[in-house]
Amino acid sequence: MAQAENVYINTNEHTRRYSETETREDRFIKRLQKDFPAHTYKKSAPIMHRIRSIKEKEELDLMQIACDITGKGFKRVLDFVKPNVWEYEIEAEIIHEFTRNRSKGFAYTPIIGSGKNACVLHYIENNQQCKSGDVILMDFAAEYANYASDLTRCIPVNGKFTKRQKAVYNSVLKVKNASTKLLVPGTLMNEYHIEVGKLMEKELLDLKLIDKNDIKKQDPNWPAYKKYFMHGTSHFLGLDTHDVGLWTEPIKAGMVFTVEPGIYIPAEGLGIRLEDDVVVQKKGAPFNLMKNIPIEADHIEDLMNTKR
Ligand SMILES: [Mn+2]
Repeated sequence: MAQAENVYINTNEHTRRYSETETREDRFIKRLQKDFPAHTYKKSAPIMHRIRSIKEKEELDLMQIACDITGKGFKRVLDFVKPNVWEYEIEAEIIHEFTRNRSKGFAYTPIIGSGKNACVLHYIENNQQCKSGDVILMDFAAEYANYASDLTRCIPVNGKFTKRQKAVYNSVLKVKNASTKLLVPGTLMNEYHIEVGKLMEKELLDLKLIDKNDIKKQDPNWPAYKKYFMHGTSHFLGLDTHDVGLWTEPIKAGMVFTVEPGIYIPAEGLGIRLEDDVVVQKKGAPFNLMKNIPIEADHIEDLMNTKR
């Protein structure tokens, strides 16, 4: 310390930070500044955010394992779900599969919401019975070697989507696939979110959830599509599920994002969100770490109706 001019301290600058109590880090910083009052104090956060947002190969390998374990959990669920299972029973199947594959557990509190519960964005009660005819929205993923993955899939309780459910499902999938292609080096995240909004607007028109008039009279700060899709499409992923990153700089190769559009229709007791994790490439479309996890509606129906 006698020879150092600058001291970099680890303040928590995560946009979602929340702690009612003083952390150990907070106490350490106080002690440091009391014992060495003449040093210059700087923050490590901007440096760490930069380092953490671009993944090394070793990190991507671990994130791929996390995603693969998540996929195993999903396949187990496809075999398990039938009418009248309870949401917490599905949660139990998933943690069983995660633990036996050496995951430390859920990367975040899982959401298992059937029917109208799927429209409650942060539904974590997971305490209702899944009824035939409903769709279950499941947002769950494994953590592995301190790295998070982040998945959302929606499946029909009885193994078969209705025509309407499938139409909404395919709209969300279309938006997800088109959005993913926009994640190339140079993209600005705020412009990306505007483009995704346009993609979603078209789907909602086709589904007759909004009409031309709704768009004509919309509030530019809260466009018409937000009535059915009210959250962001992508966030950084890494050591945290909602990881730190440089939100206002053009994105770069090696960054990992979720892509997770959704359509929520409380009046129909239906909420669909589909989410994969992708790595931005130097050239071309991003690499999908979850490309092996079933997502096509027909494929999911097939798997649910195949006895193994
Ligand atoms: Mn997510």
